[in-house]
Amino acid sequence: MQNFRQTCTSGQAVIGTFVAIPHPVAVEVAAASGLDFLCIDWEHAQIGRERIEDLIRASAVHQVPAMVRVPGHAPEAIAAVLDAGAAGVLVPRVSTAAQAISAVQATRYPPAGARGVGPGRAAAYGYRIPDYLSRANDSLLLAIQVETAEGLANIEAIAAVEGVDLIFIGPGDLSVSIDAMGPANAGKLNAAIETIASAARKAGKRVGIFRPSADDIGRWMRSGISFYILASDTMFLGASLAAGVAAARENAKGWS
Ligand code: 3PY
Ligand code: MG
Repeated sequence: MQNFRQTCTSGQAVIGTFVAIPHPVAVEVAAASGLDFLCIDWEHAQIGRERIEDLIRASAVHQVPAMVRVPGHAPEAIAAVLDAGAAGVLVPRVSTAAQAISAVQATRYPPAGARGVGPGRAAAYGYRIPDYLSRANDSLLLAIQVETAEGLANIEAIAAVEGVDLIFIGPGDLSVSIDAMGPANAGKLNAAIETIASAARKAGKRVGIFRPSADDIGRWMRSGISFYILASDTMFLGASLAAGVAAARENAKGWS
């Protein structure tokens, strides 16, 4: 059976969503939906560190890998979520090769990196440290986000960093950073996305992207992007409720 890193680097399309609701019930509902993975969003959602382990555990009930987007570049945050049993990390706002190297150092055990050994949930609370050490570097996904003008300018050096598995494009931040917001600037933004995707693919890295809806996944597959984070639990909840309410109002017309 493939581990999470192998699945995400195989080139097959993998579809996940962001977890922003900090409750195991929401995680179980999302995990049971058929998604390939979940990404707990510690960067932008109001999730406390202690809660992350419970969210990872809830996803594991359904055998769905849960990775975590950490709130910055601190090695301690990366270590905390990996020790809790995350299947990988998504490190936001990586703009230089040095920042990418630091993410590798925090994610990989020696000799590939400098991650510290701890008796966390990932290592069965200390009972299976040798077993975890023997498979962690091979099975944990390290995805870094390129989403700034500086990251775009440095993409070749960033993509060349050994130990990074996947370059994930954040179109929201990227559009703000390169001044390409709104439909009128879609051409400029898409060109920047293509530049990042093609440099990453040339360096042998897989490419991912955030999409708010499923409408254009096929278009980005053709650009060699295979890893998708599709909206978030809160976005799906809102969209589904809004559609349900609109349908109910439509149905009620003519009856009152
Ligand atoms: C962005 O669009 O900026 C993101 O980080 C999406 O995940
Ligand atoms: Mg972003």
